[in-house]
Amino acid sequence: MYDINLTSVYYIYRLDEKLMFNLILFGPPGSGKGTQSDKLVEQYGLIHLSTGNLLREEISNKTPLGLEAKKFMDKGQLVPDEVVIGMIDSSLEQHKKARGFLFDGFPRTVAQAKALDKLLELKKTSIASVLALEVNDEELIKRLLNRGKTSGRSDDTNENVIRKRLTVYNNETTPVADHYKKSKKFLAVNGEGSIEEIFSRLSEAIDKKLK
Ligand code: B4P
Repeated sequence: MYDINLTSVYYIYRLDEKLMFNLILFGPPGSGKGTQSDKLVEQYGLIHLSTGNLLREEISNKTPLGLEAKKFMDKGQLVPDEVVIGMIDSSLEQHKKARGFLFDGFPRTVAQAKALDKLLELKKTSIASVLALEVNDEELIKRLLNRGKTSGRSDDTNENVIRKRLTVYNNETTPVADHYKKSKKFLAVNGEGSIEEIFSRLSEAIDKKLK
């Protein structure tokens, strides 16, 4: 219960000082965004907003939004921008007192990135840093097929759907990187190696930004 390390305490203090720290974890499907987000939110006390998780929750609750989203996700396509932006807007409203957000899997299109800029501007804040996990395609496919064996996720079991997701990423999501490169907020991080190695690369980049 009291097992919190001093580094975390120090940075949580720093986050309070700076009022808000918003981070985007960027990268292709299977690059480890979800895996690393779980560790980062614990370390830095941020609110984790994963559009993938929010959509899967809607699917498992069989809401109209979930049923609509499933049609796109099962084919490896992106869910329409207005649906995802609406979800993020209401999640931001639910966490008005957050010291910062970690966006995982969002934004995935330039339209989503521009909408996020506007939403954060209304809250008098902005994105501090975009950390992009880089992993080669064959490793991504291997990881996702492996996860598909146990996750029950229909988008992870079929290699054609996985390849479609990678194509969609290359065509629709990589331009998002240019959006953030313009404002010098973008940093590529090697996403290959052990989960702990990658976590320490990401933490090092965040700590530098917080100093
Ligand atoms: P997401 O839920 O965002 O998931 P992801 O991109 O598939 O995976 P992630 O990168 O988080 O990988 P993970 O850590 O889990 O998207 C799913 C779908 O939702 C999209 O295709 C799209 O249809 C829809 N969607 C989501 N957001 C959207 C948006 N903004 N707009 C439109 N549509 C949207 O890691 C994967 C696997 O690798 C795991 O099994 C993990 O254990 C393993 N792994 C992680 N790190 C590893 C390491 N270092 N070494 C070995 N294995 C590792």
